[in-house]
Amino acid sequence: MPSSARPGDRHETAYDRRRLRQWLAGEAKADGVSRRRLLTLLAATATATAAGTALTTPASASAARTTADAVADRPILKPLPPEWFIERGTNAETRWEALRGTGHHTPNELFFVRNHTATPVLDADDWRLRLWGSGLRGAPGEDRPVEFGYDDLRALPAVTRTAFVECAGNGRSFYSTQQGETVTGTAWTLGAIGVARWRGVRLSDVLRRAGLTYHAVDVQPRGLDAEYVSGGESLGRVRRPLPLAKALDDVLLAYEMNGERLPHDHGYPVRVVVPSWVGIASIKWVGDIEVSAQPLFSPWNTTFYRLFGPAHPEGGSAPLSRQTVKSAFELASGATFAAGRGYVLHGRSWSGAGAVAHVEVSTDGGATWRPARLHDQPRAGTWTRWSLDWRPAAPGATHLLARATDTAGRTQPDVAVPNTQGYLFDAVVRHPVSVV
Ligand SMILES: Nc1nc2c(c(=O)[nH]1)N[C@H]1C(S)=C(S)[C@@H](COP(=O)(O)O)O[C@H]1N2
Ligand SMILES: [Mo]
Repeated sequence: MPSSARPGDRHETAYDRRRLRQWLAGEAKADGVSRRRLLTLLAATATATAAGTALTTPASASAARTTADAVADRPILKPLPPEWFIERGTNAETRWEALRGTGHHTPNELFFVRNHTATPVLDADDWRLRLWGSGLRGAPGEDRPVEFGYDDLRALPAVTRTAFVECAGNGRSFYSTQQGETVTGTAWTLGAIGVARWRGVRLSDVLRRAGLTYHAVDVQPRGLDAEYVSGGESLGRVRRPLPLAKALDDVLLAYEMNGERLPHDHGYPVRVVVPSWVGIASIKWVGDIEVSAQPLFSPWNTTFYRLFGPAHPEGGSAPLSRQTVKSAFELASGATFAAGRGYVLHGRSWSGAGAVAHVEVSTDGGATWRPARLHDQPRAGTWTRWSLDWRPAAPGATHLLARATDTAGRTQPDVAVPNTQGYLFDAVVRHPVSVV
């Protein structure tokens, strides 16, 4: 089944098509996105409802390389001990075996980091959040925004919420290693996810105080980190529009992570947290938010974070929003077990479309499956921990598999529908182990 048929996608595709037509009519803003890129997306929407299996490779595949051209000396500030992290350029992936014995929330020191450039060290005292744009009362320009200081935000009603932040490319490397596909981007295994207890203010409270009008349709937070250079061209500072409906629903401007001040690497002094959505929506080091009466486009909802490839509408899918369903074992790849001994296997499953309904585990490479015991009350927006007893019988190499089903009815498939940038991997991962 092509991903373009996932529940909810038809609505997103129609929404996207309407907005792209608005751009054509001069009713949308697309700073930093070429006219050619938007025309390609627009052409695609004409065929989006047809078969959706064009055999051409979009020109975007080569333009979509995510290598940062400008890499700082030290892109991440916190220590990255090799027993906790796999360093990947400006990014650091959490090792799943390091989560064994930690609680429901990922400790801040263990939380993965995804930086387009490098962590900036900002000072809360001179930090300001600037809101501006045609969707606010009086349509304040970027030069005379509505401002909030750090203390202003801390004086607003605080809310606390547990939510995962998961990169859209989490699991990307399995498109290559399990499915033989060629994809671009950081070769994450399954450790580009973390769950934290975020404390901050509701974005909706700040928008209302800033003078939100009924004309607003899009909200675009932008980071204070350096401009992102890709293929020799600056795409500007990291920014991505959020539809107003999501912005008013459950989005936070967070200043605390697991009861501590937000760490520099995770967005100090304030970051956006967009529950259940792809990680790129959760802008770190937020400095300004454009509130627009017109649809907004940036490279991060056009060139990046759409699905391109033969299984998708020619020219790309609608922008990515919710994460997929996945499972992982709290175990190193290639872990060793003694035949005849009793073990308890531990892992976690999660979904962006709802809570986890059940998890099945196979210890014989997928031949037979047993239900896992769940250790958390399953909830949307976070993972559910689980375990299974295992007494390996005979020595040899085998694979452990975990397969989750969420409350929206999605079950992890055997094969994920590929896309050129390797987003939204959702297939069951074959975890190699050896029994000795
Ligand atoms: N300003 C800014 N925000 C950002 C990014 C970035 O590079 N700059 N990376 C995004 C991506 S792609 C992801 S997956 C998450 C990662 O959040 P973390 O580093 O706190 O784990 O932050 C998002 N927010
Ligand atoms: Mo990401």
